[in-house]
Amino acid sequence: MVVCIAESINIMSNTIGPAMKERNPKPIQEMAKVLADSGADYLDLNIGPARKGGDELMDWLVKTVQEVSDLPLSLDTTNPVAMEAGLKAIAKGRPLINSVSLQPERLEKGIPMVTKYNADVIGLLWGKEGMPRDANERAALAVDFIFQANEAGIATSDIWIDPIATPICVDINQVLSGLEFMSMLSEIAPEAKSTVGLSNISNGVPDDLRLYLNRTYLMMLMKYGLYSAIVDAYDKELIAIAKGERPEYLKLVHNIMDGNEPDPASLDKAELEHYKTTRVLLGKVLFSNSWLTT
Ligand code: THG
Repeated sequence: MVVCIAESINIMSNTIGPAMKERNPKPIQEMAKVLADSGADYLDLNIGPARKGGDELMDWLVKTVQEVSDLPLSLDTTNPVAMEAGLKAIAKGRPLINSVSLQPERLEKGIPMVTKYNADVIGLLWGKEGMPRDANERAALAVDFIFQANEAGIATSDIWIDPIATPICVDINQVLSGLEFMSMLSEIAPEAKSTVGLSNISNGVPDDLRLYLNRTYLMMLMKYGLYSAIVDAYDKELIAIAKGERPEYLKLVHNIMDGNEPDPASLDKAELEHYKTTRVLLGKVLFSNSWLTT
């Protein structure tokens, strides 16, 4: 079972963005209810950098959502003042701070809030020099983050490490090193939890094709014991996979990852889609938008 953090209450959205700016609760509360009914375990409240008035917005958003939902909240902003305002407004559920990275100013402001508000925290593996280049750099950043958090009194089991997923159409090597790092995490820090923003992988891909990448990528990460994922909770099949309801596809994908390739002629349509998508995400086939049909 993978804990599902619903991504859709997000300032970039065409419906939710304007509702946030106009302080119109209706569309946001409707969405929160649908996401909860879809099987979301957390709601991510993403207001982006929110440089101006972020604190007032996050305060309003938390209260608006908690009027209709009991789900725990993941507060997603790089503005520390908005983060704290949201944490103060949370009336139910243990908060998840999304996120703190190893950039000095994010770390200095973020870590004290984790203990002050008794929160869980997503440790984003973004270092002083930016994006890690490979699995070993991710491992070094994870060790550094956990060490610094532990020093401040945060238990390792309250840390959700995020290796940072990036679009497959930008760089397959980043996808591969993210997966390799996930295979190492249980040895680096067995008590640490993990999370991945699944939809990042399919950013820039036509909408009707994104879900195939997101679903298969989730199954690949589940091989390494992924604890949680930030997901498009409107995709019912993705939620079913996360809840452990597709063991036969999981086995197929994990077999391919272990080098036990099935005969494609023996696969049905859905199996073939997972087969082709696994091979593309493993870098065995060059990615293009026609990967499913060739
Ligand atoms: N790790 C962590 N937090 C994160 C991410 C991560 N927060 C932001 C992001 N990545 C996860 N959230 C989203 C939210 C929306 C989309 C992708 C990731 C998305 N939206 C559609 C689009 O942009 O085309 C549709 C937007 C809409 O609703 O109109 O793809 O990796 N810790």
